[in-house]
Amino acid sequence: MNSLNFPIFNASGVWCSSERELVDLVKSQSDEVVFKTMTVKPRLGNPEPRLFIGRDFSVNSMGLPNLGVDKYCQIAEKILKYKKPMTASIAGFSENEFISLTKKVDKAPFTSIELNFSCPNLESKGIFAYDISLSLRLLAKLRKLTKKKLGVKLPPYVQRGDIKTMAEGLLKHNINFVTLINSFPLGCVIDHKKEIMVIKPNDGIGGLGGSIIKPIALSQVVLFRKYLGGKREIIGVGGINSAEDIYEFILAGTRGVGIGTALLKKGPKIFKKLKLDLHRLLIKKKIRNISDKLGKLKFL
Ligand code: RRO
Repeated sequence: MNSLNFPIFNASGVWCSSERELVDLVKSQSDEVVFKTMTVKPRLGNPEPRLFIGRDFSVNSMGLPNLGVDKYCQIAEKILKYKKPMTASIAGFSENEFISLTKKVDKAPFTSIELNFSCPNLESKGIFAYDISLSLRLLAKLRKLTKKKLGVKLPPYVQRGDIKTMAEGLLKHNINFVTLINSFPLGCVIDHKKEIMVIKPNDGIGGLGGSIIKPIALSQVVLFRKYLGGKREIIGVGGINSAEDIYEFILAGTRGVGIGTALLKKGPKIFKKLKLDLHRLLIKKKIRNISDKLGKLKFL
């Protein structure tokens, strides 16, 4: 943990797929290392072009390219010497795969496990977390398989009722944290000069990230905080570019933040700048302890 007592790290998927990137990340000022979502077998992912970075956003349809769980467990062993918390993000294509992944990462030196129930880019597979009862049943099973910190990464919901149902379900299980949010599932960019989509897979439509999704991410944090009653940790992800953005997520109630699109654009040096800027902002606001402001958003 940093001197701010507020962890700032990468969002899964960004700068964390290859061994080289993971080493960069562990050597950077990122407070934790979240691995690319891993599957049972290695995957090449979707055909390229599959990522487009615009000014205020990114759109991706990567399709879960990753080295596979066994390789990531080996990499975790290698970078353990840096003594940084490491999170394994996992995604199975069936209940049995989720079980096998959980058992494998439980034995490796990861500090936490994040269940990715929200990948937007698997053609023909829906987003798992939109089936709330199925997701909660699987969570309950996986919880029994590990004593590690266990969390779930969710997509944005568009109805309060869904957030309430999911939050109440999470409270029944001993889930430690909730990561909000994954990319907004359906976004696209059209190049009007060439009259064509900018990415190839899935009709050119993929997950949207970057500052344009910050208002969506904040609303999810506010409502989950409300329905979880502050009883579970929330990690905020979605359009965080600056210390001011982080401060908004603190007010909304997150105990840490993940950086996605901004890390993609600026690289791991961004962590040093964000921390310095947040430190300065707190001094300017005369705030000694971030926890004094956590969830202290005012309502009109
Ligand atoms: O690999 C991806 O296409 C991907 C994943 Br697993 C995810 O969780 N979120 C995202 O935007 N892309």
